[in-house]
Amino acid sequence: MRGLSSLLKSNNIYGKWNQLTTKASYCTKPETKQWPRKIVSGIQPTGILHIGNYFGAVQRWVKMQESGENVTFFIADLHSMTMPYEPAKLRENIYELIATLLACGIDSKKSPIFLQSTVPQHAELCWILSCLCTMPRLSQLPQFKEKSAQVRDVWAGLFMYPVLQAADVLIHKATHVPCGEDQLQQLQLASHLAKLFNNRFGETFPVIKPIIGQDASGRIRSLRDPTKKQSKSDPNDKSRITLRDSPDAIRKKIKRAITDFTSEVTYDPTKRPGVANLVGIHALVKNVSPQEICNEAKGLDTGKYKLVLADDLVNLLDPIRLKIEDYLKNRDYLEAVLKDGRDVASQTAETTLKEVKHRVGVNIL
Ligand code: AQP
Repeated sequence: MRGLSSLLKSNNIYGKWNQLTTKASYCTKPETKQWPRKIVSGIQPTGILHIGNYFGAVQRWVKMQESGENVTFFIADLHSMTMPYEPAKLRENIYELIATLLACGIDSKKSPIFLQSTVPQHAELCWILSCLCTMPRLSQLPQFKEKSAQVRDVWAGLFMYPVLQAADVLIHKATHVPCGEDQLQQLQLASHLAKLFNNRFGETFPVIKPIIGQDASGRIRSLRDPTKKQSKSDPNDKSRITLRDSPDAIRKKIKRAITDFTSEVTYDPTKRPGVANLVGIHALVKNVSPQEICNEAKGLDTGKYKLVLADDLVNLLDPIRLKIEDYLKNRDYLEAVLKDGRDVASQTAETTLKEVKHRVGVNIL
């Protein structure tokens, strides 16, 4: 596995990250404590996962787990309430998500996995952190701007979402958070709040660092509009390949993916974003570079190339789909996994919350 610094360099993420962190330069006190490396990450039960979530998050989580990292994962159900939703559907989504994570290779014995709402310390820390965070800072975040533009009534929860995200990782004293490029600014807020808290109340939290994929996994694009990322909540189902799509559905969606009028298969994300997206996905499926994919595709036009990509995607995804179906038949088991995860996560969270309450001056009993 390549080191964090080379991952960041290879994506020019250092530039972006430095640019972001210098904006928070009024909290300049350096970190003094050496924190043990701990990875925490979550995912929302807003619908069946797509290959963006898979390559950008879950597959990388499994690799971290398998390389012996200290990892904790959670299902961010409180976050999924920040946009309009149906309670019965949310409940189903939670079962589907835990089944999907297990089917993808998350092993609850190695990596605790829990449901965010079952560890109420997340929400409590969110409140404390919200008393350190200004409204202008939250209103600048791009995810808030994008999502608030989609609804008529903007709930306060949507506004507070990034503070809860900060609490999610800080309550477990995470040092590193794997994420896609879309999450970088939210994560920068978490680091900013950790620094502010440490400066004001004494060193309590590690200053979190992002782990971004070194390849195309950081931003898998929509098959219908390659300027946008694939998203669970995109109303157009044809924009994404989900982990429960049948082989037939995968073939149809890839066949209809937007490309351009050049028939050759090349990798040029700027000039040919649609084709580059397909080549990038294919490189992730086969674990090779995009250039190797282009070399193998020599002589094929994009139409024929799509058939090859679709076959390879089906080979990767179909076993996962079948495992999801199996896990979904055993809901007691899925609940037991989440209860075990809750028991582990609650202990760490309660220890942190006690320390935080002591530092901020509210634990007199
Ligand atoms: N298109 C993507 N490419 C790469 N990574 C992606 N992620 C999401 N979309 C892509 C990564 O998946 C993880 C979980 O995300 P989430 O479910 O918590 O929220 P999200 O980023 O908002 O994901 P979606 O699919 O777009 O969901 P909705 O539509 O509900 O908002 C994160 O690590 C994210 O970077």
